Amino acid sequence: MRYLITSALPYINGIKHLGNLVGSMLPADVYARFLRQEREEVLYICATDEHGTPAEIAALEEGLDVAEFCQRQYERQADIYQQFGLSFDHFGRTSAPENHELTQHFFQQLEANGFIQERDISQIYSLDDQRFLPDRYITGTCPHCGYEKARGDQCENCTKVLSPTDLLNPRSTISGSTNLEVRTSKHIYLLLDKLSDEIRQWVEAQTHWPQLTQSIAMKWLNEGLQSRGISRDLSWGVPIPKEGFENKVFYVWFDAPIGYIAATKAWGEAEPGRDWESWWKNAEEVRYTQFMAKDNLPFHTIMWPATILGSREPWKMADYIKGFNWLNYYGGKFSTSSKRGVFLDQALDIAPADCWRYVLMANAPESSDSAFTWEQFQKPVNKELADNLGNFINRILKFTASRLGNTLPEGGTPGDLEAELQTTCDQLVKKLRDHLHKMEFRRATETLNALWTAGNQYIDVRAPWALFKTDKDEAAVVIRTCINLIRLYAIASAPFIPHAAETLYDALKLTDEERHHTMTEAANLTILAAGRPFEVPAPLFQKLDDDRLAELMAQFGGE
Ligand code: B3M
Ligand code: ZN
Repeated sequence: MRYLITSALPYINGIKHLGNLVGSMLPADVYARFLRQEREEVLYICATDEHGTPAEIAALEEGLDVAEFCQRQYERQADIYQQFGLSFDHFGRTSAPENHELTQHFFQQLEANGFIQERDISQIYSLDDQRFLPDRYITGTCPHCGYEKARGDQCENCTKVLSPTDLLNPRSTISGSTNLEVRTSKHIYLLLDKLSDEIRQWVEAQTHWPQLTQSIAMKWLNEGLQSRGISRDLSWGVPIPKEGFENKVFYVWFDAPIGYIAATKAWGEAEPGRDWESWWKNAEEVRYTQFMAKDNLPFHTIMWPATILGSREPWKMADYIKGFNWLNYYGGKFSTSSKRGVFLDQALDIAPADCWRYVLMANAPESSDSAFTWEQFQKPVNKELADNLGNFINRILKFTASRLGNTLPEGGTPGDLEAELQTTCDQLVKKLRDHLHKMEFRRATETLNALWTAGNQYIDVRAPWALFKTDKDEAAVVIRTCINLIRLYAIASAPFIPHAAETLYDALKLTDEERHHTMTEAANLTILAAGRPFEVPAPLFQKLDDDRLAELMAQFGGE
């Protein structure tokens, strides 16, 4: 079995916030790191999702050509993800030539197989902007409630679904111009209705999917699938290879999922000997897992499968789709447009990536929405990372270095308490692996924290500082056991807090082989024997005090 992992492709129009990270890239990364550690063959692919009107508008606002804008944003995002330790095997772009080519290929397959139809539709054209306006780029007064800033697709005030021609006093959202007219133009439609039975069959066969994923897919299917327009009057995007469509491109959601395959192809082309197709074509021995927030589920359970099924080619479809609920910011939504919440560049100025990784996974919105609050950030950082893990490591290594020097001490043999601790560790490691295999991230972090607690309980009982004065051999056993525990902690924590893990590998001077132990192998608390050297690392985690917390709440708003 080989593991293909993708996380929803972050949209290009700006730095993402914590809510984006927790529901897609971060859990995918924890899972990928865990499986690699288990010596599985893993390919973790992601990319920026670059097409569509929001990218064009954002570029316009910055006075940049859209290609240039995307290039810059791609580099900013890639840099931030690297700082967060996201271990993509490839981080591509949907604007890459591979995606253009594959998107056009899928379209041609769908057309040849009778799943594409051409239709004339009426659309609003803005004479001053010299472009057709997508629904959400028309603003006007809601005919139902009188709200003056209703969008062409929906009134935010009364939530009624609208079409642009319903609006009173319609104007262009881009320029404010009211110089609009209705024009007819040709568009292409994907006949989802014709594929409905096949999609249903596939969805119904996925009995092991999480409840959230399954229920969203079934809701769409039961409402009945409508054919869907997949062309847009834009210039930025994948051109439509069809006569009469020279000035149009594909709808962003048509080409974005194809980006998973295209980014894999780009990965394959980057170095000789990489067989990208073997991950996607006739890939029965590949287990493919997708990670995403719940708003992306309809596209991944219905639209994207429709594209694949309609192609009549043997492309890999998802084996498992891990969907996440919302992470809210103090009960409300994180919002990119209203700059509400914490964005990833700001987050890295506040605390190291590992703190965020741990706290976010501990609060992952798995079974329901969850809320981010500064108090909920402070507590696990201080209590779990700084105290339970960091303090244990620091106390043991500092004490040993100052009393006995920088090597593991000689003497004594492990007794009943060590045997008991060994059993506890074996059980917790088994549980942790189990949760990670099942992608239960909250439970996995709880278990990891329990593993750290086990060490603290052990030294509470064994009190090596006192023992050192009365029985040097016994103290040596405890210290050796604890330093082995630290080694286990480093390896068991590595999928969550990879930077801290590396620091510990170095401090304990682990061999290359020891660094690549699985958690199960690492659980053996006698691997590091007497005489092994170590160094005392700087404290791994800083606490956040209440003053700092108050500052953060004032800066970001906490109501
Ligand atoms: N870009 C996520 C979003 O912007 C979207 C995911 C695409 S996955 C193929 O909501
Ligand atoms: Zn309204």
